[in-house]
Amino acid sequence: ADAATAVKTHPLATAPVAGPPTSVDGFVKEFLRELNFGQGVTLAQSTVNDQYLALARTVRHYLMARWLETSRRQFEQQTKGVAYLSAEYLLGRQLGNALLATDLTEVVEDGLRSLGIDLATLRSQEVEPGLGNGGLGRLAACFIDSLATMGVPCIGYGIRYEYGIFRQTFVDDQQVEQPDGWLALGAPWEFPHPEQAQLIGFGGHTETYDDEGVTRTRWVPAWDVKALPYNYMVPGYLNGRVNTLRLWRAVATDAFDLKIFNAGDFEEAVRSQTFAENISKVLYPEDSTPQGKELRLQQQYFFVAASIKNFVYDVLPEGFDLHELPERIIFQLNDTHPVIGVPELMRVLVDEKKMDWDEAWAITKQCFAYTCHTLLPEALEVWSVDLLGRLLPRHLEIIYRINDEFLAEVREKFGDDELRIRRMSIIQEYPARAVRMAYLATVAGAKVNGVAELHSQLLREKVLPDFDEFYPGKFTNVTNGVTPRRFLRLANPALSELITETIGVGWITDLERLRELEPYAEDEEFRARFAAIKAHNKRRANAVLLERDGFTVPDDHMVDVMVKRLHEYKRQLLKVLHIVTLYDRIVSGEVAAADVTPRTFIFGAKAAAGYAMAKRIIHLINAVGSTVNADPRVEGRLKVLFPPNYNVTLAEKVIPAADLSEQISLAGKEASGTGNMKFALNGALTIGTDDGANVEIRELVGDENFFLFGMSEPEVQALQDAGYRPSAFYESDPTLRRAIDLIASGAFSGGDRSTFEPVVSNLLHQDRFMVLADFASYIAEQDRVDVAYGDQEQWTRSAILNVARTGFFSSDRSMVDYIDRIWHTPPVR
Ligand code: GLS
Repeated sequence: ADAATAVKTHPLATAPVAGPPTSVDGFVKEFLRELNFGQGVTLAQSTVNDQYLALARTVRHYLMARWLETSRRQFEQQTKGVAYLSAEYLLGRQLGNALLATDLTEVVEDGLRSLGIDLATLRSQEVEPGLGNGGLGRLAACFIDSLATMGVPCIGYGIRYEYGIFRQTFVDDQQVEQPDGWLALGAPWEFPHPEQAQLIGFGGHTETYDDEGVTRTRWVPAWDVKALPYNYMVPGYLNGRVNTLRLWRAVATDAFDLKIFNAGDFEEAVRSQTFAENISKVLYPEDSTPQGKELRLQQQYFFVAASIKNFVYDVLPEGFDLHELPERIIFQLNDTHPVIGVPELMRVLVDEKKMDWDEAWAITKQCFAYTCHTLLPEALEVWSVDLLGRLLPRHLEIIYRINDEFLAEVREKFGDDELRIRRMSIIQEYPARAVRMAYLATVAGAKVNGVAELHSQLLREKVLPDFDEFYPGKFTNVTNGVTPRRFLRLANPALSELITETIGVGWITDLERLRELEPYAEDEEFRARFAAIKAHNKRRANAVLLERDGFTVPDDHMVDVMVKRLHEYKRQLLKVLHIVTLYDRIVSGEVAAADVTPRTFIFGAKAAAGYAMAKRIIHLINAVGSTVNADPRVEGRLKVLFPPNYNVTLAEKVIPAADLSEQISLAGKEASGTGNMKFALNGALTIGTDDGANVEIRELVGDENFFLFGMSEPEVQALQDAGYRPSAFYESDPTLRRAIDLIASGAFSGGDRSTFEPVVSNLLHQDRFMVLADFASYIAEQDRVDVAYGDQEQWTRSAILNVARTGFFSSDRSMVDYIDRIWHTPPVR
């Protein structure tokens, strides 16, 4: 203890940490030191990977002083902050963002060049951490970027999956999944702290005991694992702030191992280790559709329990009065995945901190807020009481008590309305007893928010109407956003430069300032430069796709892009039917090839490994692509590209190259979408339904700069209620019939009619997402797109207005809304 005090009070103990000098010379010295002493190689011996790792560590050194200073100040000030709990963070590559945040890009470029090294080569060496599935995980990454840039105290908590989202390849046009070993070549951005490991229990039983006259409960877990934290820097943009993302890795406890090992069973000891480490082994590749697997619940409890423990026991200062917890922290629940944190905090307060139940509940209710990210009923997580009771017996008891007290309140307000009680119970009885995690989150959360205006409205009216009635004012909306640093400044340097030259640099942290670009839509010279940048971005995407997949994007084609997870509700099939229709028009001679607007369709989409229909749709897209691309009759007119393994890195190249953004989900199904925002911000025009954030995009950019088609949500509902018969559309629309018949005929499967039979018969007899009902409207609108594209001046005008009017979709604005409506952390602006 004396030695520890001596260290802490040493004159150098709090001396400011100095990074290397911000000069080309200073950088080169530090970089070489890292090569020599970090990697253990000379410059002459070094591989590209050595150079990349040394560079990443060198850049870290520039961020270190800010990081240490940020945490020191945060500890000193103890102001209210955000703990963002998310099972997914889809971060994308780190190097470019770190260079941007420190304004080091030029120094590094020059320094490396003086050594004969090309920065771009080192950038492409980085393997992105794909610790998320899609929009939900990418949103978390945008949010922590914005909070750091706005100077809001935030810790992101999550899981350090050893394998992220699978690497997708195509074999015979079909998806094959490969493990994503993103850590294999080194992980230069993380800081492991094994000494701060937490023990996380599972299973076992509960028992009561007498604690000086008070009967208390304790949980006696049957087994436990260690949670090891890995810290990542989250740098703010040029503001000297670096927040922390803390991801947990599961390892076996020594005791757990040793007992079995001592008993002489080495194999069993290894097995138990494997068992423990499985918890953070791999990301579940399901997006919007939970699988209800035990390992998944283990993952959820594992990271949430470790995070709450870390916050309560390590982050808070000694002697902190837990009654003041709501003034110090808000745990934001990113979907239902972390909701088990609610009974966990109750367990910590009541069982460990010996707080009175009512007091603990009053605190807990103020410390959580819940964001819902879906409208699909099957996507709302439910855990069987069996499984939950076996894995977390104490938590199940706590959930039961929360539910009892909640239902008593419901009775008090609405009387013994048994139907209502059954509808609102956190415990569902049929088809099996299970805990409805969204209900638990709604009961416990201080606020519940949807992620776009329409979504929040439908959430209140359709998904949780009883709760909206019971809790007036609890529901709110925060429309999603995307970080302008990564998705405009980094992804589109040419456009960024033009914007900065025109209106100054302020837009990077105040995206509404893009409005100042509006008058330039009428400026012919500006339009020419804007169009030249789009052409440049197409050539850039072409170069990437050529190297990556051997694809070429013809210079003179409209680039029409649909990139997102493969899901029936997103309706990639509608896009396929459009392509087949255009193809059929040409090959049947109905339209001369020369009269068709040349288009290159780019798809990007991963299907969950167990989602058979989604995989068949991927097969169909590839099959249509193979046929179309090989047919001389449509050469130079239609081209279909489906680069495998769409990820953040590819998004950064493809989105800025797009002319047309496909946002064509069935109205009422896409909670928000965030790709839609990225495209508009980069000057693509949207063809879309009135769904999710499309509604707000259209309102902002104006009807004349947006291609709207399809049924509205109330129309969808009405058709549903009237009894939807997809075959009626097939029978009455000859264009549709020809497209479907062509697929059914085997035209895209070497004459084999069986290959796509399941897709065709699903469309004709079920078509849950009403592809056929929206087909005619979609084709008509696509024909208008062709006409509009024919007037390039007008198209560019619209594209500029899309950029100028979508500043609202900055995740910085989302954060302001969270702060105002939900978190009530100190103001930052
Ligand atoms: C999602 C929704 O499907 C998207 O519409 C939404 O933009 C995103 C972020 O809010 O969340 N929900 C989900 O489970 N995966 C998503 O991408």
